[in-house]
Amino acid sequence: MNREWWRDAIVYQIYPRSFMDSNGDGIGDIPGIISKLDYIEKLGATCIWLSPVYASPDYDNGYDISDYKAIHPDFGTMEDFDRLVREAGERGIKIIMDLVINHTSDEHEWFKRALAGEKKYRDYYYFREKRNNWGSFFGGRAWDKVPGEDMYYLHLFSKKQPDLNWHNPDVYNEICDIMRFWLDKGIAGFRCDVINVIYKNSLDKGKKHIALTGIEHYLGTEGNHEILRRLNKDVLSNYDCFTVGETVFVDPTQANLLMGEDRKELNMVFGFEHMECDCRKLKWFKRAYAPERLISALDKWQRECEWNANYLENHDQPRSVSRFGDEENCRRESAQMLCALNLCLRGTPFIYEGEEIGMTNGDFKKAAELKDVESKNINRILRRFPITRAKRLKMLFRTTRDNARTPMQWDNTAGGGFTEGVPWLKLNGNHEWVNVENEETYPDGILSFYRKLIAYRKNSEALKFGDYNRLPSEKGVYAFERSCNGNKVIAVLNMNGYEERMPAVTGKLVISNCGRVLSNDAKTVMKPYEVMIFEA
Ligand code: TEU
Ligand code: CA
Repeated sequence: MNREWWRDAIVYQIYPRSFMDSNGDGIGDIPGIISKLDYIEKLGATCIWLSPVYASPDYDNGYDISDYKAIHPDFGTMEDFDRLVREAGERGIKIIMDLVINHTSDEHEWFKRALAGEKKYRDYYYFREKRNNWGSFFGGRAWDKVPGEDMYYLHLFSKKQPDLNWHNPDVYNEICDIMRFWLDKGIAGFRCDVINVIYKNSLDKGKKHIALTGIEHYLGTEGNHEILRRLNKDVLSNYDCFTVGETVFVDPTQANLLMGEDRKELNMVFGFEHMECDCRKLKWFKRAYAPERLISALDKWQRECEWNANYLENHDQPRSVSRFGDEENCRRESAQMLCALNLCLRGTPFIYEGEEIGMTNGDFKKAAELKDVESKNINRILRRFPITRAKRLKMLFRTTRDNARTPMQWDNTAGGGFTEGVPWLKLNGNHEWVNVENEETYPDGILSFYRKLIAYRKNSEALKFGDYNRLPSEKGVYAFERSCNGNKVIAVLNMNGYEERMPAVTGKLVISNCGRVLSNDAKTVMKPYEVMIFEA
């Protein structure tokens, strides 16, 4: 395996709308991000993944792009963007951007010209007289009627996100051009949105599927692999950059086809299997969280994939401390345990804004407080079912992507230090005590733990590149060793909310989160969410 720079990068994901507002309009922006670069540098991140900042009507918060080469005025100007790349670079921080090429916005010029009847642009999308039975990722059907015509168009996501036709060479060339545009500006790669569904084999009728009827016609098709190889050869291979694919519904075998070093498609992928440890396939079908299920999903990917893009949070998922920890009784300990989990596994770690201070799920009270298009769709669908309002809201609040999108909590002032105005999405009331300023005052706090472990990792060959090997332990305790050229690090994590027996490991304790004396004393019982990291 080559030791490219991105393998030992520490990636910090920024959701620009919610990170830092510089002008009081309640929306985070690029000057806001620039003002926090020192914070990101101090954390130890070496790369920022910037969620979309392109021009967009924001029906899906920027994942519906109306101009791929323009910065959304809410976020600033192209000069601001160039300054961000430059000022981040001066701090040794690279920037990767979101590449959303399964679909555009319906307000993109291509789609508008298609609707106006221009044949060339008609072929950029899928227009059909008859719709098939495919379902949309956001609930409901994947086809909507073209206004004023007896025609339908395909959209796997919202109706404002028509799917691009990847059979059309013009689409391919347009996207190559867009990628070069940003790479030439000095960005270091792309996070590729739903990249394993872009190429549709056919528009034939789909087999019945609980939510995604039709998926067999577009998931991980050979044509999709071929496009990725071509993009790699024609564009990416000419730059010092990397790609991480957001790849829905893949198992390690399929993941390896997308990121195998010899395949020359993507560099790494985000798997979803570990995100299914508290639901059945889809988040709507809840089941109780069991640490053991999270461990076995992670262990499987660690064993079966040469490299992993490790993450526990992003802008689509609930907050990990609310989900896998105990935000009420052990917020600090469980957030630190999750930090160690993310940073000690083999792969490139991705940290989502606010994760490093243990931010929790939103404290929503009314459906009207939610802004996410997916939640609005689901709310509409749920209203048709005979369930109580309380039940409907409970389900909405548990699943809404807005849980991760509440404004970053910098301090305890009215706007959380995020804005001087009214935030676009309700700020969590717990910003009074869960905030960066407060964390800065605790040497044993969550943020300090992140900084400490990131710094430790940077100096550890074993954590950066070492092999992974799971060690025997009690249920819900995850113990594994990472070794490289005789250096060995052992991580022992009690992921249970109760005490559990310590596995037998030998080594020098170097990092812990529950006040252990850093020595080699006999340790028999682990406290809830206790972390111990040893050198052997
Ligand atoms: O997400 C794709 C995706 O699979 C999710 O939308 C998933 O279906 C959903 O989170 C389940 O709750 C990517 C982006 O991360 C997401 O923000 C976009 O909305 C979506 O693509 C469309 O571009
Ligand atoms: Ca702003």
